Amino acid sequence: MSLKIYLNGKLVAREDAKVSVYDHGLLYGDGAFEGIRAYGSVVFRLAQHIDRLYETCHTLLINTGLTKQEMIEAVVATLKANNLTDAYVRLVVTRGDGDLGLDPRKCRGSANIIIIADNITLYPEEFYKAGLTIVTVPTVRNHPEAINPQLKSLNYLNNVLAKIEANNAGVPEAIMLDGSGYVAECTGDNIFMVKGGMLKTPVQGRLRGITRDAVMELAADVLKLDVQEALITRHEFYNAEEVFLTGTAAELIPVVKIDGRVIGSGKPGPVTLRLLGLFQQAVRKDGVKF
Ligand code: PXG
Repeated sequence: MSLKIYLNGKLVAREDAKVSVYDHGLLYGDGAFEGIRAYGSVVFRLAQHIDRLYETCHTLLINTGLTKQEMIEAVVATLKANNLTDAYVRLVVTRGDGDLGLDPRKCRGSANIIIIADNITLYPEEFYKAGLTIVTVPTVRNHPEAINPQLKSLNYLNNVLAKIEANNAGVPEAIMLDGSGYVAECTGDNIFMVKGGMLKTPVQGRLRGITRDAVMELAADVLKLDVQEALITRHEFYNAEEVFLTGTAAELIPVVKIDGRVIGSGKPGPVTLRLLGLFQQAVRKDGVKF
């Protein structure tokens, strides 16, 4: 049976899920998106994903035409229509159809809302066992007063350029610095370091990841770690006891080498593995059940 895609209030066959070539999401990257996961009929932190989506839309002055509750129901309806209990959900909002000018006022109709629920492609299992080798890439993360990294907008070229540099270096992820030279995040993941009972993660230049928030809470509440958001240099990451990345796709993934420097023991560390275990328990409880 063909996948059912949510498109503007209807569940349509994948072949019929089409938008106009005048869509401003296509022409200008003018829109917002979320990457969401469902685990065992629980959509992990769906309300938080919808809040973040609506914050992006608010700044972009895009009206989704749906209440947050209606958007949550649309995500659940899409999962149910596809009989998916464990899935990756891509929620896309574009400004809608306009003309060939970039002026958003030309998009007179409504926003296009697309929800795709599908199986997720994950990092290979050996990356979790052995840990990742990553590098810092030359492309600097967007300046917050240009395209704020807090916006999960359809314009992801900053990250795509960095990903190309990661590919060229033969590594699966890469560190991006902010405009001041501090570590910001990776191309599609947040970054953490563990040292002396402290868990630290960059305070600026990064997306406020939903996984990041959950991990910070688990570290503080369950492991009683001192959790800090700070300006962090590459030097500090090189000399950490443990480093790991977080994201909807990766969950928590250990990092064992950065720019040729071995991190800690060179193996996934105990705090990382403990937090991964706690996170994998939390995802089946903390969200919208369906
Ligand atoms: N930073 C950036 C730039 C991201 O795009 C994260 C951090 C992690 O945020 P969450 O909320 O997921 O913990 C992201 C998320 C993909 C894909 O297909 C990318 C993301 C999420 C899901 C899928 O590459 N990015």
